[in-house]
Amino acid sequence: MSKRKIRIGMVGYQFMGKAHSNAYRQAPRFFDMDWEPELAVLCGRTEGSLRAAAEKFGWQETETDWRRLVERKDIDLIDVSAPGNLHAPISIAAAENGKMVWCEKPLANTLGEAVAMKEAVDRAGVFHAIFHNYRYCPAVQLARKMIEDGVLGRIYHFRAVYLQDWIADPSFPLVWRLDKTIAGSGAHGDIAAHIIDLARFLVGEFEEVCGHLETFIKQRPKLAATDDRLGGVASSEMGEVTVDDASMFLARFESGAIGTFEATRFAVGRKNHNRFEINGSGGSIVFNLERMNELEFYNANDSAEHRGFQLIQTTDSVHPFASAYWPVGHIIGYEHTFINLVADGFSRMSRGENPTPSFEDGVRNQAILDAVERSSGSRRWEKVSIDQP
Ligand code: SOE
Repeated sequence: MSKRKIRIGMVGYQFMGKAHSNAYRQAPRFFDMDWEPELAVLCGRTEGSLRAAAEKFGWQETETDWRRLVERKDIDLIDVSAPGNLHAPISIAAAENGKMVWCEKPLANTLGEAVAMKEAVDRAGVFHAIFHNYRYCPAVQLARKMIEDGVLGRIYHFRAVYLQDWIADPSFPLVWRLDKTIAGSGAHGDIAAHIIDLARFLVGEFEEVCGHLETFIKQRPKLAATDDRLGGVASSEMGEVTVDDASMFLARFESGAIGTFEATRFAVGRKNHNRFEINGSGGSIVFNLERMNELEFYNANDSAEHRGFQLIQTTDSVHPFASAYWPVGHIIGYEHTFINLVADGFSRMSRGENPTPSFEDGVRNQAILDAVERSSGSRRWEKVSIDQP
């Protein structure tokens, strides 16, 4: 079958733009793909740094106006790696121009926006995907298979934390992720979104939640200049923090399982500590992103003398995605979660299937984020619903 080049236009070239560029370049080098990404046009506002990024990441051209980009006839797929307030306008315009749309998480800043985005891609009949990359850790894929195969039996608990500390210093400046008009929310939409998506991927849909959002530092120095990671240079003028620093909530799943979730940027000492534990009648599993090539497994059916948590190293060729890379024991990293996601999504699209996770997942995740925000205000349990209030 002849290979098809999928010409990509990507909006945004900071942290996620860097991760996506690498994944688009590397995926065809490790996976046999009938549809291959072509790094056609990189889009951003600042000409100089944009050109430097395009050169460094391997993009053919640059564009400073995303509205022109989405209208180009020579572009097949729009990648939205811009801040949250731009997810909806860019994705909807791209879909209306018949482009496939791959968007960073969370899908949008509000449930209303997320629903409008899903309606736009459905109306246009275009493929759509959301970059919940942690589903594509081989250990997470193994966890899903173990649950589907009934190894854990009836699931009682999903327990997750996503702990960072990059803004625990009060002198850290007001970057876009701390501005509600741009980011929509703080740790809640940024990292609780990930453990929500993992919970849905592994345990299923949410019934209701009860939560609390907290902002510890109410004022910070305004930003003087950004960098290509999470930070920037502080100015001497102070500004208001308009998002949460931490999000905590309880959940009840439609299956009857219950969950606890904690996402914070103030877990001093924790850098990107994304960890979940699932307890079922047949045993338990534990995943920790900082040890992402391993899955801890306790088999309740082992004999009493042998019972204990074992460590499965998910680098054997029998494990998902592992055979694309190195021999057993040669571990992979954070960037491979994006490579796996791209390879799987392009493979599905080449077979006429929509990638997973999709905008449908994005909307369902957004409905949970929304319900927790409502609960934090109402101080009571709130039902999860994708229907607009
Ligand atoms: C910052 O919290 C961040 O870059 C998130 O935006 C990403 O989604 C997460 O994977 C790593 O941390």
